Amino acid sequence: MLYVNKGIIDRKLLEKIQQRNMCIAVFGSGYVGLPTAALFADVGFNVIAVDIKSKVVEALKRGVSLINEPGLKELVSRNVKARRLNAILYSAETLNQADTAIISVQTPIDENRKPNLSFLTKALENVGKILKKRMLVIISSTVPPGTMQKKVKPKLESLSGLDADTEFYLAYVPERIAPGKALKEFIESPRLVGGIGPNSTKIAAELFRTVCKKIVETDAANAEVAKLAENTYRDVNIAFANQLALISEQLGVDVIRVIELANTHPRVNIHFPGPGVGGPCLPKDPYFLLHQFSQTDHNLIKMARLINDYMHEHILKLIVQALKSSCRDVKGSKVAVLGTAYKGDVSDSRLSPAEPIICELMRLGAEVTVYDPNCPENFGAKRANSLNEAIKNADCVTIITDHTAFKNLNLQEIKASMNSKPIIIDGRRIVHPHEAQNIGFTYYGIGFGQQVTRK
Ligand code: SAJ
Repeated sequence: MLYVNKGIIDRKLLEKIQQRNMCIAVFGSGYVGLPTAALFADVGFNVIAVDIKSKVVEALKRGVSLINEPGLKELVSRNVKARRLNAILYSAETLNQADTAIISVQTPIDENRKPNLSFLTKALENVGKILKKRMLVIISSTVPPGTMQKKVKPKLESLSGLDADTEFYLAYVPERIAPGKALKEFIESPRLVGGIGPNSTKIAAELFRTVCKKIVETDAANAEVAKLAENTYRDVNIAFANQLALISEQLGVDVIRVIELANTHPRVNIHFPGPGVGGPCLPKDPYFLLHQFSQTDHNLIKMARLINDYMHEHILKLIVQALKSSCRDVKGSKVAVLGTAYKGDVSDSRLSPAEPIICELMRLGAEVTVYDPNCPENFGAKRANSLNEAIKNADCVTIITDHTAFKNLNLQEIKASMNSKPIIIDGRRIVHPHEAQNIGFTYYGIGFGQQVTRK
């Protein structure tokens, strides 16, 4: 999109940014909002973290982060102590001093896989009440294409009576931080800054340059689609790996070796198969990208979602098949599930593949015990406090999350604790299949064809 530069760059505002003489209100103190607030405070801005949950605000006031993210606790505590970071429940009076508003609230999908923008709408209404001339508004929440132009801009303009890009500044600056590496990635990953017009891009880029090492300037419409494209690319790539895993099982080859071999090609980078794709972003963002179109026109993206969701069912099939092969029924079998977090080394269980797998196992009458050293979630199953407790007298151990703690399991000890004819279902391929088989396990792994010749 080409812009006609209507305005003159607001030099005073640029100076305020350079001198850190600015109050930033960050709406939403979650996985993205809190790192955002703490990092801007850490470079010297006066930051107010705004949330609708009093528990979150009270903890932050005491300098405590309820988000479990490496380095975040120290960062929050240091900046609260230095009085650069404050927290409040929303109140227009307190926020009148804000020169910048960053919105980082959740934008989930509903049961029909349609975007639920209610939290964003509420935050926009609140920002609308404090919007004044020369203020900068940043949207960091993931949004469907066209949201900035069709929803955010008109809403803020009508609430304030001001024009975007000339009287106030508005930009879409999507986040790219993965839980577990949030602070590092916030600073180091190139940051897309897409203004609603050229003035907004320049001002927002200047602000993010104070924290991020590399800024890529664009416009809001392109930034919206690029954000969704990144996560959709990853989802489609993982679906391809999962499809290859299913093919490899049929062909009697090992998908891990197949991917290793294919990835030696300089232009190939196949991702890793697993028990399904979880987390707050990948299972949702492809639907944001597709939602205004007839989905039959975009089969690849939709098919990828369906394949990734099918992997839960496939893991269940492997469990049932393995139990059957040792003359047992799921009903009454003891299944230990290792991992409820959606991916390795995080405590986050949002949309974790563990949930449908555990729920279905329980529905089929299995006695399920879960163990996760990082994540408190148990999805209704019995929770063990240690690996030993989880596997004691189990018939089958199912690995769902690739936590480092599960990567060097002592298979001899595990076998000794389990019932006779022990089974391992390896949803993450972190156990060596032949080692497990040699010790006496029935081993089924994602993408491990059972006719694979033993090395
Ligand atoms: N997964 C696989 N195979 C792989 C890689 C991942 O099965 O090869 C699974 C994981 O186990 C997990 C899911 O995919 O269940 C998602 O994990 P992830 O590490 O791919 O992504 P997230 O959801 O933690 O973070 C993603 C990141 N996006 C990209 O890497 C393109 C992150 O940079 C974004 O900021 C984040 O989404 C977001 O908030 O949008």
